[in-house]
Amino acid sequence: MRLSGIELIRVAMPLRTPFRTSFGTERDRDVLLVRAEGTVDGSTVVGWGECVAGAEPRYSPEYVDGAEHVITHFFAPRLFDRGDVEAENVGALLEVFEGHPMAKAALEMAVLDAELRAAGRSFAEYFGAVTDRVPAGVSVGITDDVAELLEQVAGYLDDGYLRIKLKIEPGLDVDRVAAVRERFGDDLVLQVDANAAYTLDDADHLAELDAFGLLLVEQPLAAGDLRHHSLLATRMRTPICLDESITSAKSAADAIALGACSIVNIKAGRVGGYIEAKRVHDMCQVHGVPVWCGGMLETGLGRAANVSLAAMPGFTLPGDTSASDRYWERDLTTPFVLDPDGYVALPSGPGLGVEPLPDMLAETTTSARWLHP
Ligand code: SMG
Ligand code: MG
Repeated sequence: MRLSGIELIRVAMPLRTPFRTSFGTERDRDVLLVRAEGTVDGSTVVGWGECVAGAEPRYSPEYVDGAEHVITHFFAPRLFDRGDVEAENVGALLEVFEGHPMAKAALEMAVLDAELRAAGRSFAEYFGAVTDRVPAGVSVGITDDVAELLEQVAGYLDDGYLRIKLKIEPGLDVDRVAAVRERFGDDLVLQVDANAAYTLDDADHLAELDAFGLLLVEQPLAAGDLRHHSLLATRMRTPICLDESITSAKSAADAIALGACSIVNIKAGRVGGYIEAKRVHDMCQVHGVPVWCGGMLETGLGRAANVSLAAMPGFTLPGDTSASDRYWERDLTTPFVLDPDGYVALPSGPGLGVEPLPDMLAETTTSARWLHP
């Protein structure tokens, strides 16, 4: 497409319930949206991207003000200089700049959406989706006490979610898992996510989780510490899944080769875009490593892309691709709903298949500015 402008829109989206992880509590999402405008063969096209960076650099070094800054001052000018851009070369064009995968991913997503809308193709078609709906899991934040945790899990199981992920941190881990397992039985598909809160010194303690038949333990140790993850893998039976550590298809290949993980969580923002996310999937599939789609508390825009990605054949485990009402009173787009049997349907229609509802966009926008060539 020939880019004529990029609008950076910030929206304030209050979460229905605060979401506590080992690195902090999120109450509202301050989301950066990217609206790319331009022409394809003379016709005007528009595409939407969503940046998953949080308000603070806690999950990763990126944060939303930084993402807006780096797009404004470095990434957008480079794309404008190029004039004609294709989604499949946005990543390469921006490679001269170090880091900022979430900011890069948002731009690439907007260009990809515009191109696919112009071509009348959906994200799902682009990814080579093999299904029109995906099994949904739900990520349950750390609660103040066990009673509240059991109540939340019971509510999500009533809704129909097929898999529960518990956030854990030192001191709020084995006992919490034990309580959930005892209350809901051995058939509950259960996994945990530590968001890098432990060290290898905790290996014996983490191995106590082996008693509970977990599907996986996600990111127990620091993001950069593949070596200790591979040592931890020899000291516990529960499969290790990596999230924060996986920043590209190359890093996923390294982690697999080192024995640091046997399952991979794929998040487009963390790896620099949906095109690299697809490469992570393809690489894992070659190695017989199961993958699943992570979540970053996305609005309907990011969710549309995530569920489409999750329809690729290697996504054999339920993702953190929950329905809109898990997060929002009202989503930015037409809502994603959970089928009674625990699946979320892919959007149909060109590109993402959804766009911001004008009244919701007007209601939630806190700032908007245009960048032009
Ligand atoms: O989108 O349902 C969601 C959240 C899933 O737990 C989730 N994400 O480490 O996997 C993870 C976390 C990161 C985001 S916490 C703000
Ligand atoms: Mg995680």
